[in-house]
Amino acid sequence: MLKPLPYLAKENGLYSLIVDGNPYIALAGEIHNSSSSSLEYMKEKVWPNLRGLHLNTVIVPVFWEMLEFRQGSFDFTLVDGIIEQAREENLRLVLLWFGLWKNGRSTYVPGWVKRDDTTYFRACYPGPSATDTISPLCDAAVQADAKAFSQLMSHLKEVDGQQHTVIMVQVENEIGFLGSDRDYSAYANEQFAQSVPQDVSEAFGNNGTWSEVFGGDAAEYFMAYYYARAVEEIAQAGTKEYALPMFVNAWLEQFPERAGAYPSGGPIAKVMKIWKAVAPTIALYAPDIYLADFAKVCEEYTAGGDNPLFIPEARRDMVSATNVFYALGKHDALCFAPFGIEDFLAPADGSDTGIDFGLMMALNIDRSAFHLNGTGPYLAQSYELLGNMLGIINQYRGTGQMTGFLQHHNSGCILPFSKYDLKLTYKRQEQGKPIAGGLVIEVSEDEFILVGIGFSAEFLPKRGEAKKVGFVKIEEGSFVKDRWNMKRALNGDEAAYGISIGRNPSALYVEVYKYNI
Ligand code: N0T
Repeated sequence: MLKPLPYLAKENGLYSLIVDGNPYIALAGEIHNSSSSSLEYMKEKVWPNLRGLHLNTVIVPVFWEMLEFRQGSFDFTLVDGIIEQAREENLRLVLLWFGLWKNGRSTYVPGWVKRDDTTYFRACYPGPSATDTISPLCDAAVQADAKAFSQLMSHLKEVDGQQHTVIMVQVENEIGFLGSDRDYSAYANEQFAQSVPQDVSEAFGNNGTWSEVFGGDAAEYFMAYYYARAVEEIAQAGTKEYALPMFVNAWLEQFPERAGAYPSGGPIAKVMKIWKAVAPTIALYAPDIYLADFAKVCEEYTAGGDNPLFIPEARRDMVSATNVFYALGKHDALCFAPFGIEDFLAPADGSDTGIDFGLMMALNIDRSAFHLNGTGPYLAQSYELLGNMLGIINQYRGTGQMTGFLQHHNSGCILPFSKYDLKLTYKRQEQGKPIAGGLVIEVSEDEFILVGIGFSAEFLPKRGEAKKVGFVKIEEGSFVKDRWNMKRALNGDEAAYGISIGRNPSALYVEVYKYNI
């Protein structure tokens, strides 16, 4: 029987990624940009280092320049090899299409595109002076990319249409124009002076020139429109061949928060509306979260309830071991993936490879997001814990009985449940240790699962209730394939002062009761 393709479902306001009939949550990692340019390298330096991490999914780039080295002839050796290797490792894949744009630039286009800057014209800085970013206003370039992408998708259908090792595809990477708020080529200037296209004026209920409709953000919206239009054409061409869910990721606004300091026109939350109007083929918009305020980004990307949380890139430092609990528990995330994942359990000399710190300095980027400093073993424990309870998590997604919490500049929080309020107090942040955070499930009115890192928990009666709360049982343990497995029953000294979870990712199953004062 033909299995349906992976797809994004929305039921009662809850998004799920359905893979082979079941909801799928990707505990993932994204590999470095250049690793998948060689199957040998993947074999030696990537897959072996992923084995201890308890991933179920790997996010891997594929490159236009290698796929269509000569115009019109396509080479799928790499793609096929990666799929085969992933199958051997029992891992699913999310592929990244490094086509016309990658981190704002056009470095991955084939040589025949780079050399022909008449046909494939560049976006310009004011002057105008040319850049190495192909203009999103260049139809010929978009058509060429779309053609290559459709070949990729039709090939995926052929080799993977049954097995679904590849579950999703990201179109381009961190799209947008870097270094300026918009393209200042003569052609772009002309278009910028025009009235906004009809689909835009309809979506925003306003017409006039870009500046009239969007004021100070006009340049950014203008770029967003053309990038979204390009992506829609590319994604549509691919979808026609093989309709895997496709998404677009964003390099977020960072200091000083001016379009161009981050890629202008990419799908940051602010301009997501124009992307949605212009690129309906795109299933979701995904934040690459390197910023310190993880919770804030999660909120921004899910606000309004019409975009599921999918994090294809996350920070490499210790916070990631905790952030994953929060993303799944609080925001029903479909994917969590730290960047450069093959470093996390690599022998000591392998850390921080391939990261361009020079560029980051130039762009004022906080480099702490990229330092590993021992994150690997903690992340592996988080993933092992969560990976063994994905069935449980799926069962509670969207029920209102599951939530998450995360330490930021706060010392604790109170989570309300049906019969109790749960007071969580975070352990003080310690250098080199994960921050506090976790996921809580209300299994029944009196039973709770707590998983996470670095907190103590106290159950309180509801406000104004003349009752006290006691424990019937406190079990320490973990899930094994979605079944609770008790390791110790905590009582006596271990629970005399309430319950807590230390610096290692752990799980508790507790039952509480109320008694009269
Ligand atoms: C990411 C990665 C890779 C704290 C950086 C991040 C990947 C690309 N770009 O190593 O190049 O291919 O998607 C941009 C940095 C954002 C800074 C956020 C401030």
